[in-house]
Amino acid sequence: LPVTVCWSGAETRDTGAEAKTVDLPGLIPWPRYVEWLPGRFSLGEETAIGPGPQEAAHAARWLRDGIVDQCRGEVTFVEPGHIRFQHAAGLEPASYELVVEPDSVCLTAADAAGFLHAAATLLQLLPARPMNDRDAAWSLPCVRITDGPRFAYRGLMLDCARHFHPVSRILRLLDLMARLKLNVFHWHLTDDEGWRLEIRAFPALTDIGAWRGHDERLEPQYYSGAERSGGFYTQADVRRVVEHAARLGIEVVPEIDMPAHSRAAILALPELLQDPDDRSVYLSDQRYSDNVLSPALEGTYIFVDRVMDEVCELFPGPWVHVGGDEVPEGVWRGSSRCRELMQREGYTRVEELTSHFLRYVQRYLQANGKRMMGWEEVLHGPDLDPELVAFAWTSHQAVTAMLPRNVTLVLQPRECMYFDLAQSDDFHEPGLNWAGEVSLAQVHRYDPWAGVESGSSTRERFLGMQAALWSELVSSRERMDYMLFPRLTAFAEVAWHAGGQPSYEDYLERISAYLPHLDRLGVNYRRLDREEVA
Ligand code: TNX
Repeated sequence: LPVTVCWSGAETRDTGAEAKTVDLPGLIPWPRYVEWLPGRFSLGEETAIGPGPQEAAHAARWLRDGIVDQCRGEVTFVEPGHIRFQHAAGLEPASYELVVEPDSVCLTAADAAGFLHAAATLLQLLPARPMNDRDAAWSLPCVRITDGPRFAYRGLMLDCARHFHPVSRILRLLDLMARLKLNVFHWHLTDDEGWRLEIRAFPALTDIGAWRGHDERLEPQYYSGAERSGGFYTQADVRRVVEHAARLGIEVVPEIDMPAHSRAAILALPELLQDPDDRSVYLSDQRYSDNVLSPALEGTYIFVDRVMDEVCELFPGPWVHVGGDEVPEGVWRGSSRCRELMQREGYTRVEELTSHFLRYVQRYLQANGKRMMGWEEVLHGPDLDPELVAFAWTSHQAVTAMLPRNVTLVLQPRECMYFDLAQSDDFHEPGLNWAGEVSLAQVHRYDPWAGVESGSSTRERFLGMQAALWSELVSSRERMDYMLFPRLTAFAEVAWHAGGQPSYEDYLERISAYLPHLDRLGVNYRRLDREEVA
């Protein structure tokens, strides 16, 4: 589709040469190679976006919408374009070249992801603030950029179980992610406090498990007897999210957290999931005493099969995350069924039951063409199939401790990537602080290669990095924005930038120029501290 960008106010057009120099563009993440060129490209009434190859279709539309939104222009489609998309089979996946010259803009890539990333960069080159006076027209600095990702997996996890986040909030978040070249949305859909995914085989999961305030047993620590609250995603909602994400080049990874963190499911389906003879005494880290599926119940496997059938069908991507974290000490010890199972299998330690269960889930997923992901605890027991992807979350030390294990890794160390933790030690600063604070500087200064031999083949097993927003204290869009931004921009830079890591001081200069973009987009980000203002 050829696109013409028409500018509503002709008098705001600029002729190029005398265009006012705008602020240093807030380019985040910083591209691998940037060469500023003389002159500017002016967007005017006649500017057209050319048709481009098939792979660029989503990027062209996204760019057009972004330009319209940002510059308050009007857009129609015409050929040939001053802004052109060009296919180049030789470029690496997700990489791109962007060349802005006084009379043309060219975005070159080999695939849809590369075109989207090029468009994201172009949107950041545009002035962030609406400019309507004559000498501040819409123009871009001329530049030649060659860019490509450091890691293939650049994720954000959003916990939608502790608090429910409506679909509209997620769609908006996906757009903000794409602008930062993040490409995986890890959707934490189930936990003790809520089951958020419609499963046709078990309507009780959402009829009962998606609501809080109605049952003291589900949430003893939150129960107030107040009106119920919560919500869930219908399968139509899920398809909408997955399609929207796909248009933005974002893969959606569903997480069904098992065998622990399952209080909502057990409460909804006690006849299937509750072991009536289990006398085990335990308390989970979040203080639940009945939140673990039993590996010795037939119902558990019926549950896994039916839930995963629907999950695999709903989510077309290659991965399914199954949690596997925080199985509490003391679990299964008081269950005669579990003891029998251990005897039958020759297990000597209760922990082996977790691997027993996860091996089953992994095989089931593999038979459905999916690759299993899990939190770092999945490495505590006997080996699972090395196809496994394990997420290091407790610390960077956990990352290096995992290196001898032959599995693929995603890094999400809590001291840098837990965005539910407070951003400063100020008494009034919102957020959890059970693992300290996570300041903007800590995020940006994180070095994924610390303690990892350079050039070693282990580096190839680093699939990527992920930021995490747990939602115990996050129940509104405003709070979500506040916890994510600007930390997510620093995260994106570390996960994407493939050259030497830019300095924090350099990042601070650019973030000052980027924040007006967030203002325009209505993001309620945390203001910079005095010492952070460049
Ligand atoms: C740890 S990371 C958890 C979550 C909590 C979070 C709070 C992980 C696998 N488990 O269940 O929400 O800390 O910061």
